[in-house]
Amino acid sequence: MVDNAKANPIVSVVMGSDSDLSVMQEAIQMLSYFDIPYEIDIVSAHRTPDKLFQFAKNADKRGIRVIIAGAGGAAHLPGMIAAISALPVIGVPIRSSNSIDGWDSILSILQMPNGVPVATVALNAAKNAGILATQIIAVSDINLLNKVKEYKENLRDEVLIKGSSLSNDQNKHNS
Ligand code: RP5
Repeated sequence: MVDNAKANPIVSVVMGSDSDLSVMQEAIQMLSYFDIPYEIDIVSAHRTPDKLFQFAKNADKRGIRVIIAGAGGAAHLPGMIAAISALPVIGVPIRSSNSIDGWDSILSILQMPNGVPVATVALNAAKNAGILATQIIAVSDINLLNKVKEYKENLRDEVLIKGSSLSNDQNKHNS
């Protein structure tokens, strides 16, 4: 593990390469914000297939409840984890050095066959992956659910404040 600082992780954040880390860091920031114990590692579907298999096979037995997997280009990591594990998998398509324009990563992760879902977030949207993982855990944790509600209320308040400051500026300009 690259960072095993958190004891008894319940969310696993994996990525195909260390070059994905700058994007995937945002998932970690959200998990830290919500105080979710997580682990982080590099697992490559193409370069370390045995590790991928072992990881996906054993994640639930280790106490992991949600897996966030990010990859770019021919992004097979989230889909292959979902093929092996019964845990919910959130896929983060990454616009990486080998991406044509990001669509390759998006479609590789999004277009899963029936029976093997991957909850795919927007391109580079690791932040949303962190929030979604938190929401999944919060289904059976009322305190965490309240924290998510508070987070969403803050989002609303920020927009309302920006809206009123914009209309105040405009009104001053017009008077
Ligand atoms: C994918 O290939 C990785 O997830 C990464 O997004 C991309 C490029 O990897 P590197 O060549 O930078 O290691 O498997």
